[in-house]
Amino acid sequence: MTPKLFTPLDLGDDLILPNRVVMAPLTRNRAKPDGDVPYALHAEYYAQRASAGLIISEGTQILPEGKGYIQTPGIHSPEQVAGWKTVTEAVHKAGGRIFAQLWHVGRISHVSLLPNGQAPVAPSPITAKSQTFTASGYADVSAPRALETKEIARVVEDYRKAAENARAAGFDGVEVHSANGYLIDQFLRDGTNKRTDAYGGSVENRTRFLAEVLAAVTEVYPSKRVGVRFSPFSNFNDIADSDPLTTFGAAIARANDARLGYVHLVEGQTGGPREFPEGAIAKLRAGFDGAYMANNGYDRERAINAVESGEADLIAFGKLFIANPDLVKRLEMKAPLNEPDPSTFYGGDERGYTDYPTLEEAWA
Ligand code: 8OZ
Repeated sequence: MTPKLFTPLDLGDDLILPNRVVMAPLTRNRAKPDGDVPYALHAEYYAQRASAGLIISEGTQILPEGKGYIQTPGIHSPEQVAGWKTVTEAVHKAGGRIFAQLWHVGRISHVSLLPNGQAPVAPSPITAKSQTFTASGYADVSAPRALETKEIARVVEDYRKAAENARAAGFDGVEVHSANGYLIDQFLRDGTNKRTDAYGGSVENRTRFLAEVLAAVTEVYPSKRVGVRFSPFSNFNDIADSDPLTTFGAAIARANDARLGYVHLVEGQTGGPREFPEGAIAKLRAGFDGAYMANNGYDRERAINAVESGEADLIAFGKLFIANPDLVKRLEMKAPLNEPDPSTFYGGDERGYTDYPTLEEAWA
């Protein structure tokens, strides 16, 4: 019998995913340096992976202030929207579906990456013990300034505009990046959110910014075409919370109230061990009525079992999708996989990007 992993999932709002193998959002730092624009190389890369049940784009900054690394593509300028349009058209032509991941890095940035050398923004003026990649290589992130209360509505508006741009660019939906220590995650967790206004303190207050962003984005896209990604037990980018189960239980309740299509969790440490308190992921998952997308270190067997048992509805693969454009077919056939080359993950050209062979090419 065909494992459920390779069977369709109806996400709602006329969006049927032909299988449950998802291409995870993957930062690759290959946008045109002038204007952070995606182009034909990106169209080729994503179209090669169109047999995924769903592709989630690399994080794409919603405005210049939300950029945190060199050569990440944005979704705020007409040139970027035009570039993304070539990507979505290529994916659709190849039979695929693609969501844009809407990203604001908050405090994980460097003055050299920001307009007029301005400081990054954050819920509170606490500098992360973290690094980013700039034109001169790795650098410690810069000291952020706290967003003023009256500014927050403007940032929510920036998310709405980005969703409108995603729609104009032909994306089938969007994923709100609320993971890995970036802006929304900084609001959620009490280690980075020391605010005393309506956006800080109680769990209700710390999840308010998230709720406002989800409300704005679901006014642009039907709610089932919106997903959200969290990393409740990850400390990546120097982030921590005193009670992740309560905080992320509340965040997931916000996603549920917004009737999103899916919740996507990084299970454990981002890009690291699958470490979380026993039963914690299942508990969080139980708070969401829509589809559950699981991520982190899944291989074929774990993915098949998780979907078969009902633990997860969708599995997002990162590194395996970098190295295997035809990952779905390879998993279905239990075929050997190409090995990803970490030296070409971030930055560079077509090498390690669009030149991984399919099975057919490897056998030719
Ligand atoms: C790796 C390098 C730079 C950014 C994330 C967007 O962790 C990222 C990212 C990953 O979500």
